[in-house]
Amino acid sequence: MLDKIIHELKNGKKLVLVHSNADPDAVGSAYALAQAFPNVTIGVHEGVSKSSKKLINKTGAEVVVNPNPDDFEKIFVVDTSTSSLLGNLAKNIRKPIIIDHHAKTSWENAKLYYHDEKPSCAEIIYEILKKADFKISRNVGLALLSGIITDTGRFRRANAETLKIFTSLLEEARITMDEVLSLVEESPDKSEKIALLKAGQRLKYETVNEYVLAYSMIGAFEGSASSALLSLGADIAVVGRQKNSEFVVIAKSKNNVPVHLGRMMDEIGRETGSGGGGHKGAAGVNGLGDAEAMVNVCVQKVKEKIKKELKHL
Ligand SMILES: [Mn+2]
Repeated sequence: MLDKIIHELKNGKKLVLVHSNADPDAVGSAYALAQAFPNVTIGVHEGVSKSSKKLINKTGAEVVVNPNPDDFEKIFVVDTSTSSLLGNLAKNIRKPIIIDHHAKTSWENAKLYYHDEKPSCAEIIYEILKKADFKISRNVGLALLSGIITDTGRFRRANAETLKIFTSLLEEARITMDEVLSLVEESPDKSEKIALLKAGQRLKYETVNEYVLAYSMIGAFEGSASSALLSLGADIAVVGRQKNSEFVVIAKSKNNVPVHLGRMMDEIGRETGSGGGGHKGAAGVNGLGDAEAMVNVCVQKVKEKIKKELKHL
C-alpha cells in the first residue's frame, strides 16, 4: 500500500492535515512529506503545540491554520487517529488518505488507510521517503528525529527498528544528538508551571489492586499534566480540560498497566458520540460535553478494564 500512497503523493494539489495541537511527530511527518513531494500544503485545525513551534522556527516549515479543504485535489491525514481531532475541518473532507501509527480506528470514508503501529509516525514517513528515493536533508532529518524522540518518550517506547532509523537519520543528515535534544527540550513557562500545580491541587486518586490511578482537571497543558501525575507516582493518570462547550481528556499510563488506553478511548469515543484513540500508554478523547463527567467515565472504564484483566491472569 505504501507504493500506492507514494503514487498519490506524486501528483495533484495536496493538503496534508495533522491533528489539532499538533506535536513534533505530526508536524515533522507532514513537513517531511512537503519537502519530498511537490505541491503539498500542511494544514491544522486551530494550531500546533509549543514544541512544534520551535521545530517550525528552526526548519522554516509552513503550517496553515484552518485551511479550506475544498481548495485541494487530495487530502492526506497524518498522525491522527480520529476525525474528531480535525475539528471543523473534518466536515469538508472527502475520501482522505490516512497515514497513522495509533491504534486502528474506523476511518470510514477513507480512500486509503495505511496503518502501522510503530512507536512514531515519523518512522512510517522515513520508510516512505526511502521508498521514494528521497535524499534526507538536514531540516527533514531534524523534523523526523524530533518526531521520533518526542513520540517515543525519549526512546522509552522505542524498539530496535526505531533506534536503527534514528541512527540512520543522524548519519544521513549529519545531525548531532545535542541538536535534536535542544530542539525538543524546553522548560515550562510560568503559566504552565501554575497550571500544573493547580492540577496537583485538584488531584484525586484511587487504587485498583496494586495500581494507583490519579485524575484531575486543568485549564490547559493536559498533556504535560498527565505526565506530571505519572512522575508523582501514579500508574495511570487521567486529566480533563473544559474549553467552552468542548472537552479534552488525556490518559497516560506506565508500561506495567495491562490496559490499552488507545483502544479504550476509541471505545469511549464511540459510546459517547465523541472521538477517541491513541497508543497503549497515551491516549485521548475529545468532543462536546462536560470534561469532569468524561474524566469520571474514563476513570470508571480504566478500573473495569484492570479488574477484568486481573481476573484473566
Ligand atoms: Mn504520533
